[in-house]
Amino acid sequence: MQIRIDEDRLINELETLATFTDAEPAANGTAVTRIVFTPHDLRARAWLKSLAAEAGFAVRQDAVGNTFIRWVGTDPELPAVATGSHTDAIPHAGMYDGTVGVLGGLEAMRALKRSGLQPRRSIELVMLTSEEPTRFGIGCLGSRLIAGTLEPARADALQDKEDSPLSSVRAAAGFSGTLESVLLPHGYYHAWVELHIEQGPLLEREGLPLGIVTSIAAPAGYRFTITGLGGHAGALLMPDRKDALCAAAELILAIERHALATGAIDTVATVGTCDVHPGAVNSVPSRVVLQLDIRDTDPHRREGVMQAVRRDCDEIRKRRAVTIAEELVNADAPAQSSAHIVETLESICNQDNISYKKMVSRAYHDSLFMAQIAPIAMIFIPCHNGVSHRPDEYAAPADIALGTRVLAAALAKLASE
Ligand code: HGY
Ligand code: MN
Ligand code: MN
Repeated sequence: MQIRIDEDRLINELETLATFTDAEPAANGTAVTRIVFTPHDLRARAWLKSLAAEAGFAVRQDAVGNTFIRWVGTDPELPAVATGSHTDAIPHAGMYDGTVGVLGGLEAMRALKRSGLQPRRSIELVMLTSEEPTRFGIGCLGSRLIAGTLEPARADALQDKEDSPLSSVRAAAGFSGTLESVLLPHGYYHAWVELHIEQGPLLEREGLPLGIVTSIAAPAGYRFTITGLGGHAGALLMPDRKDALCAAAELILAIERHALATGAIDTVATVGTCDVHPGAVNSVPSRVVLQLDIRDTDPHRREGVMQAVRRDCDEIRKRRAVTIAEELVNADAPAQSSAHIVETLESICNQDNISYKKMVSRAYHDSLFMAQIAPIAMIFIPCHNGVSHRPDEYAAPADIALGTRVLAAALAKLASE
């Protein structure tokens, strides 16, 4: 079977999708901001559904907006083979993160249809809601709810910066029904394969066009609220201060120190946001809220870092007479790829003389949660200088097309099983 990817059309569609954005144009690259359930996100969703209908595939959406685009197989009762990713984008991001997996998946299905294939198992593309944590503070909302790893009531109560709960935001976006109905049973899919940019430099550095992901690191998120005593920046004397931002600064450095101290390259920790109250130059900060993103391929090592950080919190609390409250947002397990799907991808690459490497994904993806209901694997393609979550994120058309072709071949093979 000859699989021909329409590279020009695929790149053109990626560029069209990038126009659904709230970002100011960037000096270099294509800036994209597409926050879940904002008008541009809804326009992008409607546009994707029109492409799917044009291709003759069936489309359904669930109560949180996960969008399922199905090519019904000759044996429709069998668990389908699935692919997918996300189209939401963090503020001022790039145009390839997630979208390559969604539009690449669509083009893979169209290319297989053009080749005359009649798949035994149905093949399904899933556009998953809110992979990014930007609006509701936790990533992979749609895939967590599919996998049943996020309590529906907790999810619906998650609030955005305007204190609007997910329940009302999704209803206003046209998604009703209970979040319990989003859950899919274990075994719902025969296999899940996600195509994504690497979001790291290794493939480009080694001159490889493709990566096969063997495991996905385990992310955890925590919120720390540090409360001291505010006051006048001039009149409140230094010995009388309980400066919440100084305490937060010590905590941030302690987090970095303990992450480095594991000596493992797979331990990473970032305090990505720091909200200071009242946030006036001549007012001593009384309260600071930090959000911590900490990941590791080994969840025990990740927990060890948190234990060490908690010991430092105790010391900072006492010495600075502040309170430090820790709130768990999420603490997820790592995911291992299915050996069978990895072997399937390897045999496709070997057959077509495509050089590749097997590798860990340090970014998390919806596959981390789809792994709870199906055997998974991921295909990585290079991104220039490993840059991602920035407007200068870039993946070459040839790499996008090659990754899409390997994805198509894998879907065809898995759907014939
Ligand atoms: O943060 C991540 O790993 C993903 O890109 N949301
Ligand atoms: Mn991302
Ligand atoms: Mn992504």
